Amino acid sequence: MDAGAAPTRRRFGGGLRRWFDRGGLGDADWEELEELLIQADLGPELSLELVDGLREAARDSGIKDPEAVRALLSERLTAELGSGERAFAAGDPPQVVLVVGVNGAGKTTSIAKLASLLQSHGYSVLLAAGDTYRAGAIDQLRIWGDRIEAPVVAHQPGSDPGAVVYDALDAAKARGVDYVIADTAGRQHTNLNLMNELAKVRRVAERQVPGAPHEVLLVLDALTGQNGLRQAQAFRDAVDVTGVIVSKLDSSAKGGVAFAVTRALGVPIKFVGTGERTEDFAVFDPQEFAAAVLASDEAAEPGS
Ligand SMILES: Nc1nc2c(ncn2[C@@H]2O[C@H](COP(=O)(O)OP(=O)(O)O)[C@@H](O)[C@H]2O)c(=O)[nH]1
Ligand SMILES: [Mg+2]
Repeated sequence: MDAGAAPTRRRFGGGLRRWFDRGGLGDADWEELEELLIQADLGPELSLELVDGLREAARDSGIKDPEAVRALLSERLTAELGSGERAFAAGDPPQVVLVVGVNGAGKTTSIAKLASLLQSHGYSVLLAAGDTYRAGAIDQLRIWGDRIEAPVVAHQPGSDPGAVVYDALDAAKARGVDYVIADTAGRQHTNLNLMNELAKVRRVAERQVPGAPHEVLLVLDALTGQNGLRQAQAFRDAVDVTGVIVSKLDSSAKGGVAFAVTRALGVPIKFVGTGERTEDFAVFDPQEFAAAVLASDEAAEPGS
């Protein structure tokens, strides 16, 4: 996670470091801090709220040195990301996980990474090729399945994704598989048909396994910045998203959107993707993330 947050830190942290180093805390300084937070993609509303809060706290406790604001900001950013239970829900098998998001967000890659993480904790995983829209998507999931040695249930391209999920859950129940992770077609959040189809896949899972889907994870490309918010809201409305995977944190300076998304959706970020390999994936830790974003480059990247 620390390495993954590096681009965000460089952009976010560079300006902030200069801000922490300045001589005083006048009106213009606070305004600049607000601007820095907006540039880091925290969104105008949250940025304003943070700065107002920090300003008040600094005044109340007689803080005159911007460096002393760093700890306060870190604390507030952490709180903003929530500190609830992050562990992956466990229960009677099969636990059913739907993975949703727009095309190219990183769904299929994240599924392989998540499956691999679960396997490393001793769980068995079955993958469902619910993205039947493109032939390539089914092949891609099969290749990942081979690589991580997880069975894949797939139908023909163009077939009903509900039927794929139905068969996958059937197979999982018969084999006593712990987790079923279902891929879904990349949906533009403005495409109503596809959103309805997603809701239907959800209902298929609900009918077949009690409590399913246990997780609906939205994959959000960190590169989308604030645009990701509108996508996220549309998915939440269609399928009751329970958690977010922020992908491509390694290649984006817009990790700040993590804060805005948590606030807009009211659901936690559960995992982050930090590269293209299966091991480039981590359970999201709010405190670590806030600290990594704010840390100075020298402190956070020893030897680099
Ligand atoms: N650098 C980087 N690339 C990623 C990450 N996750 C996915 N990708 C790449 O993003 C592209 C789209 O990913 P894919 O899983 O096919 O997206 P999908 O269309 O949502 O299923 C692929 O080239 C992936 O290798 C990540 O965390 N970091
Ligand atoms: Mg895909």
